[in-house]
Parts: sequence; C-alpha cells; structure tokens
Amino acid sequence: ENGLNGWLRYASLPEAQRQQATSIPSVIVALNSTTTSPVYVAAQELQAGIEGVLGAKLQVLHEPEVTASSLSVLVGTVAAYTSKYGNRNISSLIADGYWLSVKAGSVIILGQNERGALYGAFDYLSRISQGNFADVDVVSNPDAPIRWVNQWDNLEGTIERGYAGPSIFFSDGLVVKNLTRVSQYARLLASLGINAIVPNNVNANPNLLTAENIEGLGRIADIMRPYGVQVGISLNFASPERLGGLKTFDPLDATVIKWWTEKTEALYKRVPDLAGYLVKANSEGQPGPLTYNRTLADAANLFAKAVQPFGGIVMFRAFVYNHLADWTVWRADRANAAVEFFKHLDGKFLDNVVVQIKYGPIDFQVREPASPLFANIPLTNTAIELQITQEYLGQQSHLVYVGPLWKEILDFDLKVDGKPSAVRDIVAGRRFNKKLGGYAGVVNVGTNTSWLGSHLAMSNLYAYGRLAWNPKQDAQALLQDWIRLSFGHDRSVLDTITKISMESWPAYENYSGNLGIQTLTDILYTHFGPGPASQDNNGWGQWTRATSTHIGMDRTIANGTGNAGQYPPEVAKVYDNIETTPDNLILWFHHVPYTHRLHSGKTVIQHFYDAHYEGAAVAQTFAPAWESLRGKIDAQRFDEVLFRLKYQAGHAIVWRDNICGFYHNLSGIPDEAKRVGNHPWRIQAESMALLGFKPTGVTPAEAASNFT
Ligand code: BDP
Repeated sequence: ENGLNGWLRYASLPEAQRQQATSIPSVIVALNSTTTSPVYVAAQELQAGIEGVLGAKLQVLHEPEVTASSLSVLVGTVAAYTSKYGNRNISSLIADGYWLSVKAGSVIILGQNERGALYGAFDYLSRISQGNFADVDVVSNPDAPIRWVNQWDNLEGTIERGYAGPSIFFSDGLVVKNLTRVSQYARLLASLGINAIVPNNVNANPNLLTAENIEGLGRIADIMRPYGVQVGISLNFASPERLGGLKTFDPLDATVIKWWTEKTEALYKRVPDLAGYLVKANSEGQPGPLTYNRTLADAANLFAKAVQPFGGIVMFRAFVYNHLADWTVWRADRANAAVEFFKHLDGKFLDNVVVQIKYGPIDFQVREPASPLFANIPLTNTAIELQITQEYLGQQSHLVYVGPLWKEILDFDLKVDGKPSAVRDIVAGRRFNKKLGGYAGVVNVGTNTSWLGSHLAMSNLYAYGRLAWNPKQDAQALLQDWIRLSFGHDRSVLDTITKISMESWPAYENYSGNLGIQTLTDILYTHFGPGPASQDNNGWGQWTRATSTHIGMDRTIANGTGNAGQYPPEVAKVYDNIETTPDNLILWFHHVPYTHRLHSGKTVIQHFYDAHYEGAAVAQTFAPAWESLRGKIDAQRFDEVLFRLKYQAGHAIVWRDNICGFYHNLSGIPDEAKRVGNHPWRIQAESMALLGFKPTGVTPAEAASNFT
C-alpha cells in the first residue's frame, strides 16, 4: 500500500470480526441521485466499502422505484425519503447533518441535504470498517457551518510550507489537466465532513483571476462538487492594479469596486457555488487597504458585498502584524497585533465576513496560549485557523500528533464577561450568537502518494476534520479510529501507534522549545531545525529576549507589553501574575532569571536541560517500537515510516544538543546532571576526513558541529 486511500482503505475485516455481521444488507437504494450528486457518490462508496470490508458485492438501485426492503442500505435526503415513503420528520437535523439508523442489518442514512447523506454513509462505513455492527439510531450535526481546508499552493506548482512534493492543483501557472488526485483528495475531505477548500496560497498570485484560470477553477469545482466540497479562493488585494491595469487598488475607489464586482460575477458564472474568498491583507508584505488609509473592515466589506448576492462568504485573516517591528523596543510585541488591528473594528464587518484567527497570538508554535482575539470581537463571526502541515513541528519528518494541542486550545475557557467561553463555543457561533463560524485547517497535501509526505502525519488531517465536526471528541479516541482504519485491527499495532503518537507532541515540545518560549526553529525561512539565536534580531521572530542572565517575554500589564491584559479579566489575572501562570507558559508571559524556580521546583535552565534530554530519549523509542510491528504492516508503509522515525531520533539529538549548548554557553550555568557539553565519545565532523567533503562555516553557528 502506498497511502493513497488514507483511512478509506475498506480493508477486509478479519474473519472473527466479520462473523459479528449477522445480517448483511442485500441491496443499496439511492434516492433521487444524479451521477454528479453526493448521494450518488455515497451509494458508490457504500458499494465499494461493503465489498471491501465484508466481501459482499451489493447492487445499487439508483431509481427509487422499489420499496425499501428490510435488508437494504437506503441513502438519500430527508426530503427525497419523505416524498417517496411518507413523512420522515427528523426535526433536530441542521444543514449537513444526517440521521443514521442501523437495525438488524437494515440501514437508513438520511441527510438534511445531499452532503449530509454522504457524511452519513462515511460514518456507517467507518463503523463497519472497525468491526462495529451494533444497532444505532443517531442524529449527527456539525458543530459549526465552516469546515474548510486551506492549501498554500502556488500557481507554478510549488507549495508554501508543503512537504509532500508539488501541487496536485497547479503547474506552470495553470490548473493541471489531470485532476484525478484532486478528486481523491475531495473524497478524503468529504469523509471527515470538510465542506470547502481554498486551493491557492494566501500569498496569492493575481493571475489566478485570468479567464483561463477561472475556467481551471471551474474544473476543480466540478471535480469536487460530487463530494460536497465547495471551492473558495485566496485573493491578492492588489489584483485590480496588477492584473486589471487600474491605477489603484483602493477598496473605496469606484473603479476598483467595479473591477471586483465584475470579476466576482465572472467567477460565479463558472462556479455558481463558489464558497467565497480568503484574504490575507497588509501582512508580511502583502498589499492591503492600509496603503490608502482604509481599514481592514473596508477591505473585507468590499469583497463581502461582491459575493453577497451569490451567497458567498469572506474569510478575512487576522494574521496581520508589522514584520518590520523593532525587536529592541521592550513594549513592542507581535503577539498584541491581532487585537490591536481588529478590536476596534468589531461591529463594522458585514454579516458574511468571518475573521479567521490562528489558534495562538504568534504563529503555529509548539506551545501558545489561545489567541485573545477570540474574546475581543463578540459582534464578529470568527473561525479558528489550525495547521495540519507541520511547519514548525518537524515538517512531517518528525512524528507530532497535534490533536491534543488543538484540544487544549479549543477547550480553553476565555471567561468573557465572567461567563463560560470555550474557544470552541466562540468559533461555533454559540457563545456570541453568531450565524457563521468554524474551522480553517492549513493542509498542504502534495503529489506524494502519502499525501502529507508521512503516513503517520495523516492522523493530524483526520483529527482536524473530526474535531471541526465535533470538537468535544477525545483526541486519543480519534487517533485510534484513524489507526484502525489505516493500519487494521491488530492489538499491538493499535497500542504501539497510540503510544508513540500520544507521546509525540510532549516529546517534541521537550526537545524543541520549552516553557512557552515557542519552537525555537531557525526563523528566517525554513522553520525546521534549531536556531535559538535567530529569534531576536528581526521583526518576524518570536522574540525570546534571552540575555546572559534572563529569558522570556515580559507580557505583563504594568511592566511588559501588556499582552496579558488583552485577555478577559479573570484570565488576564492568571497570566499577569508569575505565581499563577502555568509553568508551560511562564516564558511566554514573563522575563525571568535562568535561576527562577518553577512550580515543579526546578530552575528554568535545569528544566531546559532535563526536558531536552527527556524529549530526545523518548524520540529514541519510536523507531524500535515501530520495528516491533514488522510483518504486521504492509512493507511500503512500514519502511517509509521507519525511515522517518529513525531520522527523527537523530534530529531530536541535534535539537537537544543545540538548544542545551546554546543556553549553556549564554548563561554559563552548568547542568546539574553534567550531561550538557559532555560527550567524550563524540567524534566531531571536522575531525573526520570524508572524501570529497571539506569543512565549511555553518549558519546559525549553534547548528555546527563542535558547538557544545
Ligand atoms: C507563516 C508562514 C508563511 C505564511 C504565513 C501566513 O511561515 O509561509 O505565509 O504564516 O500564515 O507561518 O500567512
């Protein structure tokens, strides 16, 4: 197996489990389906799934000219069912939701809409693939209407922060001719309840809007539509000037408004169900309304008006900050930017605008508090942006299962106005009574057959979709569904992959950046290996403010950047006070001596040393654990995973020594356990003679051999 089917393999069930299926349906009945409809796809999936899992090839009847037999799988919408068989009122269903009933081998799957019917079919198939034939009667509704993925694909075919080969969507400035992989991707997304995708990079190319590319987008939308996945697009704010040849891109200029209106009409002519626009403006050098002294709301509303007649929405990104900020200014803070840019605009956005907020205030780090912006714009629709592509988390060369990280953020209670305000309730629209809201996940799959470049990384995509549907689910339970679907039913396979995956985020945090100092990757481009020195001399950095005596950002209200004060009072009080700030965020909120004692009783510097040794030690156990599964997993996936886990073991040691060595040198404080800098057995690279190689300088210096 090469991973192409992800968790939708429909692998044959082991005989013992198969026998629990006492009565297998004999026919699939699909109500009112045309070949391009999700109900049609649902019937096909049911046919393929039941055949794969149970070995029974069922006939599909697409004409409802039959009575629903007692042993059928019936799939359709509530409306289609009602018109055929009489009223079936399932009043609690909302858009995209479904009702699934399994009773003694007779299965009924009814969606509130066609998409819901497909989701119900995937739910049923997930159950039988896991050997679960129990009778059920469930209504399942999505927690939030927006469940999107964002790809960061460039028109030339590269992918920003993509780690699995070139784009499946674009090549040489155009949409690719063969969209087979796009259709397969839509299938995976639909199985998780994802209902829209933005295929192009947030750093958008204006050429996406040429007539030829609009036609290409139309082809993408046609391919994904049967799976219920709508297409949206990222816009370049300066397109009227750069593509349209206008003299301006001022959002209030009449010619600019006309230009966007006409473009929008052309887009909707080809893609009538275009989900809407995604906009990154005035961020990291991207053009935006501030050039013309217009507000970010002016920009969002320009697009909102254009798509409103077609039912489209605008996802407007809150990732706006000054990447040229002066890092030496004590009170300057990139973490404050989103609230500073957006709070005063609350109430100014039109109803079909959604502000898309990264989960933390900085940028997809291994540890961040929840973004305070979620608590600051109660009159505005919001969505949370999560990153499946592991930009700062080892880039799929390291196993890091981030379900537990996302859960911590989604469950975090911001206590707005002293009332329970979990992030998940805010983005679902429940807390502030908003109609729109939800989830955006940056995925960046590529042409590699494993989709993400690593088979084990697919647990993150799986968990993302399932959490966007229902964020109350348990991260380990989701992981285990994914393991059974992806790797089968052997108990040791389940236990081993569960163990290494659940240990992986804590281990990665331990051997990268601890105590809320963030990931400590090299900052100016790759974001992969360690580079603690690069954090503090540029505006893009996360700023550690590390000196020879102290470390951490002072984000307190009186003496620091005031970031703690952006949270509602009860939360602000916790973070503003060094005594009540949890250890894992101490350096995010406070500037402390290396000798500061944590709640754990350790000093900050000793915690750094210990955590790095512990994390790297855990990473050494992953490959041997995987190796114990030899013979229980197909050869290709087994070998490919093993290769990466071995790499991770080595790179975890590079991380360990690099970070420990850096702070050891900077602080001059020895490691109580005498490990740091003490590797008598080690042969440094420059002491070796390797044919065809010569010593060279390395940047950052701490990544070079002989540094520690
Ligand atoms: C950063 C990435 C950069 C993205 C940016 C964004 O390094 O490539 O363009 O986020 O989200 O994390 O806009």
